[in-house]
Amino acid sequence: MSDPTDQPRSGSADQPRSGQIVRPYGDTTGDGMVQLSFTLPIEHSKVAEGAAEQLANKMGMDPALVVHAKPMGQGFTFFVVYGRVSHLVDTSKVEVVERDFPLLTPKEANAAIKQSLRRRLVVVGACIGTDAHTVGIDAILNIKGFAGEKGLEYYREIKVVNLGAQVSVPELVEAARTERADAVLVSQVVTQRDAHLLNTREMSAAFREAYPAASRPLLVVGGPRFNEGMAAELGVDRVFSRGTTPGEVASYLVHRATHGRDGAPQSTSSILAAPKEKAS
Ligand code: B12
Repeated sequence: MSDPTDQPRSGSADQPRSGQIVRPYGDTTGDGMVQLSFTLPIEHSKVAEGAAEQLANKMGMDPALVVHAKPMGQGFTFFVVYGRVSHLVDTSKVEVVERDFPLLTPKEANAAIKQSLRRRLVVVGACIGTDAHTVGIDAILNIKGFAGEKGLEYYREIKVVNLGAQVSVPELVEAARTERADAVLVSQVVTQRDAHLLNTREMSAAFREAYPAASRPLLVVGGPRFNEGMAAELGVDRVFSRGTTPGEVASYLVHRATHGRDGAPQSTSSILAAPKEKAS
């Protein structure tokens, strides 16, 4: 749940990171050269290019060279700037969410669900809000899958209910109740005005309202611009970002179905370690 102790930890105990100081590589090792792209609300002109250079200078690029400038409709210009930064990166201070569950084959996942739940694991998926980008959630759920891996529909012990695009939060909660979902998988691709964050918070709040804590379905959100470290802040159990494969998601769901919050193996008929009951 949103309990911070339940979230994936930064770094990994079995993979200690040795500290290394690195700087960007452009033409030669350690030359500090980077490339940056952005749009300014200015008509393309010499002044616009100078403005782009000034912005890059203020961001720490020195020298900064405008290598591409293209008008983007009326009153806007897109820039690519190439230049040197003096910043160093200390890899021992990098914080990431490491995978903290084993990767299973579909056969292993099916066997674990059968043994632990003694029934099929029910997954309800959707793109919520006005988001119509279904390719990501379909990549995870549809049998055809993604990156050479079959989607969750391929797993005999997983029942998939894919609600598609532009599903409202009340519709999602209702479907989760009707299907007696163990896990709710939500996709958010559009990030304009932080829509992905606002929609996710609205969704997690609605599930907390609709379900007793112990029987709430597992809430999983995914999309290319999520920060995987934001699960607790968003009130969900797990965040998956770009490049996620169906096998990773299936393995996570199985791990949660077969382990308690403390990570200890459990044998129970519910994914959240509580008796399966219909929400009131
Ligand atoms: C295809 C596409 C469309 C198609 C969508 C068709 C469909 N049925 O999905 C159409 C043409 C409809 C479309 C429309 C729009 N689009 Co569009 N679209 C794209 C595009 C080109 C590809 C997205 C995609 O399919 N990626 C492939 C999938 C496999 O990757 P993914 O979504 O990241 O999913 C992976 C992971 O993120 C993760 N994942 C995703 N969801 C989930 C969920 C769970 C539970 C889990 C575990 C994992 C997971 O797993 C997936 C596999 O690894 C992107 C640009 C790009 N190159 O990414 C723009 C893009 C997403 N679109 C964009 C925009 C702005 C729009 C429009 C607003 C344009 C307009 N003005 O009309 C509309 C919005 C429509 C709407 N109401 O949502 C912007 C979004 C910008 C932003 N900051 O929000 C982008 C980034 C383009 C851009 N650079 O401007 N779009």
